[in-house]
Amino acid sequence: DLQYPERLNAGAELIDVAVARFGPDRPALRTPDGGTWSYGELQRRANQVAQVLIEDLGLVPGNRVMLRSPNNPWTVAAWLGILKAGGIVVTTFAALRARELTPIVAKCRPAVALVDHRFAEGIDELSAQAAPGMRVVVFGGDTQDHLTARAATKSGEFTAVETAADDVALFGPTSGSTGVPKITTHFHRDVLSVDNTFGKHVLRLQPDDVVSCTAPFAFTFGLGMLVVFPLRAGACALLTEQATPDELVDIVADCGVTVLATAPTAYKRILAVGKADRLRGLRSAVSAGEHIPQQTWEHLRDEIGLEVIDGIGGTELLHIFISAAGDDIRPGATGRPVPGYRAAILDDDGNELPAGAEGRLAVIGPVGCRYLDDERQRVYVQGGWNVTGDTFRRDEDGYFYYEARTDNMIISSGYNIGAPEVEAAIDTHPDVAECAVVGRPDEARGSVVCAFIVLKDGVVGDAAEAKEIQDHVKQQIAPYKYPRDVRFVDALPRNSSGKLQHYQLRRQVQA
Ligand code: 3SK
Repeated sequence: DLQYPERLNAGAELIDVAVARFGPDRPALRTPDGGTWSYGELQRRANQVAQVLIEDLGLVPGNRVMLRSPNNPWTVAAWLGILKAGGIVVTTFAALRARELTPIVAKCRPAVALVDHRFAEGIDELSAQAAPGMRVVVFGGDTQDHLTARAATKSGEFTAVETAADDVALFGPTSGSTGVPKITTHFHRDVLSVDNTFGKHVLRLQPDDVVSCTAPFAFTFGLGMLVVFPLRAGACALLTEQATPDELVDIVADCGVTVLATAPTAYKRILAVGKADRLRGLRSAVSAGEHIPQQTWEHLRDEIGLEVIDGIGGTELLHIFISAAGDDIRPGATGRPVPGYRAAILDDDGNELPAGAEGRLAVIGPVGCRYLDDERQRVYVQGGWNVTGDTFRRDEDGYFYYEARTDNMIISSGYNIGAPEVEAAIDTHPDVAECAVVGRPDEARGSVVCAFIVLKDGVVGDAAEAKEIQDHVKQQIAPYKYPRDVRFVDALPRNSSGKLQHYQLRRQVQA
């Protein structure tokens, strides 16, 4: 049912309704160290955070609150508390560096930032530069915990602020293919829509499910899998701040996880190290973030006896819009539009193409793409269609097949990395004359970031120089974006008017 009442608060719908429906004692959140928060405890903490925001920090409805912390129970409580207080959650990857956060903060202008103590370095400078007056509350750790200590002084009861179903609840920054972040905006009803579409029709969690997902909440894949879907189903989320694929399989087996959601890279790694049998206790497995090769999908089916639910989604539409589960799965296809969505293949002029033709994937559904104050809205939303950066084809039966990325976004291990932002970071190294970055196909990671670099005269392009540039990039931007493949060249390919020809480099790395 995609009709929502005029007044709707997603925070209350998620936690208050869950407590009323499933009772306060069910486990809501678990951590691999054995920690458990019940539904009642999560509700209490969220209520306390809401009161800290309103009473101590002066939050008024519509204010934005930046949340910068990894996947743990307090982050979930803060996320729900912000919504219940009528605030807008600005989710950011904890790993982002100052140069990536500054434009996000400048555009979102948060009134408050809730920051995990491990990611608090430089936060005051950031505030001074990009959001003067932003109140920063550091939390976690023994000595710096100004959120949970304040929360402990508040009552566990709080009635959510009345918000409209189409008040904005969430800002989701995306790095964008040009390297300039775009801020997607989502309403309170959108948060429920993702459950009423993918959650209810494809994923179908049960109250006794234990869900694990490696994606951080700032990647809305993780937010849906670990917060929205479990709370709507009365299920439990197992939260890991960070887990390598090798650790993940042990967590899945040892903690009784029944539903796993991760990117193909993790599944490939699990298969490569011969640990897939540790996933045999799963009831369901989901793959998203990048295309899963058919060979990997079949390998998993043979090893764990499960047909993985593939899906494509986007921060723009909050979650997965094409997918298939159970008997609906057609090997090799990503799936069909999730009930509630329509999808089409468009040519360059925006005309719908027939079955079999390759073109730009476009989607319409209950959650729409709305960028905050951004001209690029015109490019990505045309005639009501949300136009993605992916090339797909559709068969006669309405199944969609991934072909390639259309833009210069590199999807590596499920992370979206804009080539221009890596180029900009490399360019700041004093030895670099110029550079160009492309995605190089990679068996394990889908793609890896590959940098072609022209060095300044007299600088020797050896392994030590490559390492130095890689380390430099990791200081400038989130480390997962660094170029794993560095190639020193004498010149970059350009056309007669001097325009850089990335396609030539892409062709070179295909070989
Ligand atoms: O990348 C995806 O496929 C995705 C899936 C779910 C939610 C968000 C995204 C970007």
